[in-house]
Amino acid sequence: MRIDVLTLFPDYLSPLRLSLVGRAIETGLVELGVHDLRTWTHDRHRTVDDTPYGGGAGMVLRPEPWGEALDELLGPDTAPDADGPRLILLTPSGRPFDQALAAELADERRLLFGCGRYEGFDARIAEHARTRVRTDEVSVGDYVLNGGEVAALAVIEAVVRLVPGVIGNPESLTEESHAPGHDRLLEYPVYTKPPSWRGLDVPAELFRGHHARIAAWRQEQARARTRERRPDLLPPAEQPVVVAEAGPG
Ligand code: 6GU
Repeated sequence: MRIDVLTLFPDYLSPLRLSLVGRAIETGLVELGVHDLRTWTHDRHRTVDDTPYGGGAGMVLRPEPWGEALDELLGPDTAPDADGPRLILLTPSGRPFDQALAAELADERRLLFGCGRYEGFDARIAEHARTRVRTDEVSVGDYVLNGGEVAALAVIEAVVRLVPGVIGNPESLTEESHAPGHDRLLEYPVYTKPPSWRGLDVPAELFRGHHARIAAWRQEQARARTRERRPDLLPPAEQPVVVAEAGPG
């Protein structure tokens, strides 16, 4: 898989050279290119942003450097194509990133990531990109980051660990929270040695070596956790009943 990242802060992406993703790069399973968007500016100040038309706070990323950067990274005459590259623009107004999208992206041969900063991308950047490459605007959650770089790190790590050969034991991929076919439950609590620590004991169910009983205990723990922390993940029939909230006044 080939991954390119367009950013105003290339150093922000250096953690990708570490750990599991770093090893995938060293062994050649993944090829990574990180590019400074200012490479594609032409003025003395290497300007990438400007004030928003219509007024309002903050600055907006101008389209020209993005257009030129994509022209160069994609090459001429590209069209959105099922086996061509895929562009992910990271923005808090994007669609939510999840494990299903991670799995989809792990199947691609080439990914490009565009990291936003300031108030956002000029809307024509995505509009034009869509004429040349499959394009998604993606967010990593309902909170605000200073830019898309940390979001790109999260997305790339979630994707690369699904690329065949990156994780030694692929079984560890299937048991975890949010894994497909996992009934969308959070992962059950896990324990290791020592059996008793600071007055806290490992649950007795886990010592009896009775596989079916351990599986049933874990399933119930996963359900209880999900009910408490992420009731939105439960099947509709198990959703807690919401009592209508009092309106204003
Ligand atoms: Cl992708 N970018 C920024 N700036 N903030 C975010 C985000 C992305 N996803 C959640 N918050």
